[in-house]
Amino acid sequence: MNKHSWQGVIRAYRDYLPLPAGTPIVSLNEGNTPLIQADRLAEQIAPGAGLRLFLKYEGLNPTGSFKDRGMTVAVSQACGEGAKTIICASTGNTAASAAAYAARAGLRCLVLVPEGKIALGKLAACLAYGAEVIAIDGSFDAALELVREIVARHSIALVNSVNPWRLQGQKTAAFEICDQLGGRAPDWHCLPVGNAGNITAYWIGYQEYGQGLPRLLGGQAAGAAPLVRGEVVKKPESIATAIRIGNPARWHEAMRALDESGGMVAAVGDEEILQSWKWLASLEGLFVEPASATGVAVLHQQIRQGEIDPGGKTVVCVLTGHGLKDPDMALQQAAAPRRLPATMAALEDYLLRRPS
Ligand code: AN7
Repeated sequence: MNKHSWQGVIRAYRDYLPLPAGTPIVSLNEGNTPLIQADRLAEQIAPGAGLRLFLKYEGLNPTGSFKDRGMTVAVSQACGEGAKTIICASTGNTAASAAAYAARAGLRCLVLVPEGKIALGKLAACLAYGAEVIAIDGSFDAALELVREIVARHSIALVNSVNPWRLQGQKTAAFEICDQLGGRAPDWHCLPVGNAGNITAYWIGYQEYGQGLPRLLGGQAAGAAPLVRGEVVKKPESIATAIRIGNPARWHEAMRALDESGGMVAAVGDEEILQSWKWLASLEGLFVEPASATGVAVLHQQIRQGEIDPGGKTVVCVLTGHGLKDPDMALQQAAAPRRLPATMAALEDYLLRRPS
């Protein structure tokens, strides 16, 4: 498919998606995101090692996160089955994506979010798309329990990643990475892990595409790291609100993928996540939401600890969501803009006193 005719992941990868014939396609032309080589960042996290580091910039999907790949498939399938209403629990990105695809398909959309713990850009988008946003006095995990229960009682389609069609769509990112690397999988594939749908989907994708298998490296926020600790986290905490999840729906599938790939999952502190977040923006010009920097943070940690030898390796880190999702956090991390009188003298004085 040439780049001018890209019409979303279902049309691009129809042969790999077991949707029934005649399923209507609800798409926003998602997918086909850039894989960007990041030499300055590679030199920062592995000086002199000749690391070939690539960033899969999933924040460039239509609603600003990787969730659109799975949502096009889940919503198309739900429409094919005659659904009129969809529902999800979400830390924000799934909600925004569900809301957008529901709007496009003319469906009613309910999203349950943890009150006060969803980033501004996600909430704003959900409301703009016309979703019914319900703030729950509890965590994502509590919201997910509620939606699982209500779909058992009413005929509403659940579009969380417990829905297998979500994983079918998300696996297409692995196909793109292999194509973008010239027909091979990377040595390591690093990504944030929250509800663990994405890591599960990537593993399915690499296996089906048949161009080699990477080792998977999952990163969890230290305050929300059930897979690392081996137990449910009751009160998950992190600056990375997207992955503030204590009881992942795809726990067992993720552990199996990690195991089969010879990979690992590790916890990174908020400070490490923020450091990587800053490097992505300031060294590479890639503005992401904090959770999205977790793949880079965990890679850096594992290299530092000697668990991963970066020498000559090809490594992909997935940047899962756009920086504009969480403008509050970005402003909190930055110094306020400088204020000057609107005069040439003041500007010139500033320029010459602070040479670049
Ligand atoms: C930016 O939107 O769970 O391990 O409800 O938004 O597949 O859950 C978001 C997850 C990583 C983790 N990066 O992916 C939700 C939600 C970003 C995210 C993840 C999420 P999974």
